[in-house]
Amino acid sequence: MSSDETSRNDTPEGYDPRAVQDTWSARWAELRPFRADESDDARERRYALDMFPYPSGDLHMGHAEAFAIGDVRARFWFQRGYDVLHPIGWDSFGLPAENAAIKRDSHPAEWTYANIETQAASFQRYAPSFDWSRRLHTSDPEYYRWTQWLFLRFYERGLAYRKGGQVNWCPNDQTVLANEQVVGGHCERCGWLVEKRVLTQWYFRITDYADRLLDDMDQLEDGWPERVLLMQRNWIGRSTGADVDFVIEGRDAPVTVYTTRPDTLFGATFMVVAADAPLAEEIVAPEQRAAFEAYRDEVSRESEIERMSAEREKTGVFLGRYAVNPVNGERIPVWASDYVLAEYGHGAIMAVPAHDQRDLDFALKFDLPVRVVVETGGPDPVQSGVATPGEGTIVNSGPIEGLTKTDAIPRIIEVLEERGTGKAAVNFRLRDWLVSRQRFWGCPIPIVHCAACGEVPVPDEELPVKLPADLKGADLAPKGTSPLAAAEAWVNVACPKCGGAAQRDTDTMDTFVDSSWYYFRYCSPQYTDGPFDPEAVRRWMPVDQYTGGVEHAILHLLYSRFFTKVLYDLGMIDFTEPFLRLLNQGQVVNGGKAMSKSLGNGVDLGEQIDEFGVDVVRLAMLFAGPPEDDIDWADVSPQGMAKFLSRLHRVAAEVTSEPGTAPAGGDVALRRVTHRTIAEVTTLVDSDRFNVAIARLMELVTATRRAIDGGAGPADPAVREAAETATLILSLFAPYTAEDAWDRLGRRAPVATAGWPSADPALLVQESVTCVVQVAGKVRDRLEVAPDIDAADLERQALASPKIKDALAGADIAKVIVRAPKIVNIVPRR
Ligand code: ANZ
Ligand code: ZN
Repeated sequence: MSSDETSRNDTPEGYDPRAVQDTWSARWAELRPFRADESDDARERRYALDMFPYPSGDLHMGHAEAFAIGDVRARFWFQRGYDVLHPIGWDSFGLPAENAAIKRDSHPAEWTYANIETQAASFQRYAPSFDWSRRLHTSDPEYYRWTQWLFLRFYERGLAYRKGGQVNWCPNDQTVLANEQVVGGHCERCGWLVEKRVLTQWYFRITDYADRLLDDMDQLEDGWPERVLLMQRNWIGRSTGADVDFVIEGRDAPVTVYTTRPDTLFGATFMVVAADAPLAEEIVAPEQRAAFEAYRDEVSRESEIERMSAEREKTGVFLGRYAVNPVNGERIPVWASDYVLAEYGHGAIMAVPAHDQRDLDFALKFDLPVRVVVETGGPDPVQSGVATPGEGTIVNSGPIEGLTKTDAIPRIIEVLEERGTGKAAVNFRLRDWLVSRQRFWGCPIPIVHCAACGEVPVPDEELPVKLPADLKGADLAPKGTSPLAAAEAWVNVACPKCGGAAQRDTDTMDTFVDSSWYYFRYCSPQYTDGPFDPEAVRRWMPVDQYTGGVEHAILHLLYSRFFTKVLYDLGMIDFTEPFLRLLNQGQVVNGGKAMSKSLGNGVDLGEQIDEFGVDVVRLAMLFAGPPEDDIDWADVSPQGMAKFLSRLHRVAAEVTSEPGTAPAGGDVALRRVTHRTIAEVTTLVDSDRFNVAIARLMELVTATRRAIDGGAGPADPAVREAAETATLILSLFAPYTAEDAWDRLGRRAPVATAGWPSADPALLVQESVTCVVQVAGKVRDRLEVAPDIDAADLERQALASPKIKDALAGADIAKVIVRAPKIVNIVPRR
């Protein structure tokens, strides 16, 4: 169909979703309505951010949902006249590209950038309100140059460091994994059982920020979903208690244990050291060494899940040594077990079997003593096999005897501090972030290793350290060391410090590093003097709404928050939280199940769009329920959405009054519906209740249809007002149809920035009654008021009426008699 306006106006019935798409996507490409405006400082600004996609193929139904939701938010802000930043880019480093390249004997960039083009084309068709001029890809050297630059700033502050130690290793992906990437003992990506290996790796010292990551959550209380805040809190896992020093017989230095229950110190009947902690190896008595080593080897083969399971039968071995309880001098045996983790606290615990279930299980298994020190009223632990961790009165406990648990904790800490055998302590579950990966398609770590100088940062002027160009296909196959090591010409460099022979670090960074700061880059994507222009960041950030999947509720958000705090400490920004509001969309499922190849219930986005058009797909997604809920595609009715769109389009096409006709004097009942809809939809969209907003829009269209057919007729200015309002609201959800309807209404494109309508308060009155206003018993005015108007309000309105002022002619008022809502009688003083 041609885009010639006259011919289209001649065929008002002709609503063809596909033709509408073709026409308007071409026009929008010229109009570019969504460029963020850097020139105007007077306008309020908003930053609408969508979690950027990974280019793993074409866009799918999940993208369609997430981006439709983020787009409503952005379009709403555009309509309201804000200066809006709504960018798009790609998270384009990562393993799948590399695996594809190995399979196809090609370079990961080929697969990556081809997929990006496919997704970009699909986005163009899907028409989110992106500012395309800010597009970025994290795998572009202009981008990762700054990822490296940031790494070096972290390095200078001691926030990036290398250490040897046990790490998670995925035997399938042949790379280390962060703790965060191990889910139930398996590789988050491929599902393989994760092993432990001892390797030297790069870490970010996120634990230095644990307190701030927790405390700053106060800023997010109103803007983030409660469950995400909870997940973050649990992940950081701040626990408060005490460090208590136990002397080990025959060892000079005492061993410190961490406990959340120092009030139970008198009930500690044995000590347990993590079997894989160096301490166990160090203190084991000679006669127990063989047994210990056999046990430790067993433990090293256990997966994390096995180890953490509470159901499992407890295992362990006596180390042949004794510790001395600092509060009562009691000798207690020291054991090694796998239920104590080497990496938490101090890797050793005081066991209080009466009040800790794990300890009780262990004590019962190995016949160790159990002593109740808190009277909780619960059953006897030994008899019942159930520990009593609850509140109660302290017994058998010297200086804290008789106190409640709550009072006993600070008291015993005082005692320990006085004696110099312990102190209050805080522990975090959070570990430092392991950032190095032995894979090719990532951001190279900008460090050179020199035999003489050690670790030497690559000077800023030499960034980016680009990936070597000559590796591809089989060169990238995982071999347990980084494929980059094979690029000898790339690896061997002169030391930046001494000029001697040195080698580049051959690891690349976790892609979560790339995505921890991309939203800063969007503010000034072409900036060349730093990762971002501080002015631009001041202009746009923090992000007003971040939309994306709840699968990022922990890692990506935690890392981004950490980066933001480091940037703050570097003096580069003046805020400490990057995302003020977070919206997690639900999933799109089909027939109650996640879409999957094996179930054969996948729905292809492209096919849906071909069949129904973009607007129908978007509207169906948004109408299906609140954004946070899952959408079952089997339950949605694209046909119903299509019918609604054509109904709205036809209403717009039937309007015969001229654009700009004043609506006053038109059908009041319809005007009321229109203005009530404006008021309600504004609030609904503001609070992310898009589905209800669409329901209101549908009611408005129905009312308009009725007015056209049954009375007011197509020429009534209230009909135009209603149709224009409906079209403006529709522009948030179904931009193509809205644009075409706007055009039918004789308005100029783009509807997207035409301006949000405002509700006339006078028309918001639900139903009105006529109130008679008398002056000295004579009717002088009639007011349309709400039936529930209160007397004071009615009196005010009556006295404000120009007709009444005339009638009073300046006379003083003796008395006002109000019978709300029907009569006001004003008695002037004579
Ligand atoms: C004695 C005690 C008595 C404990 C009691 C609990 C209850 P959260 O809250 O997770 O911080 N613990 C300490 N270090 C450990 C480690 N490396 N591996 C396994 N468990 C460890 O838990 C802290 C509690 O977990 C500590 O308090 C310690 O046991 C144990 F009635 O000490 B408790
Ligand atoms: Zn050197």
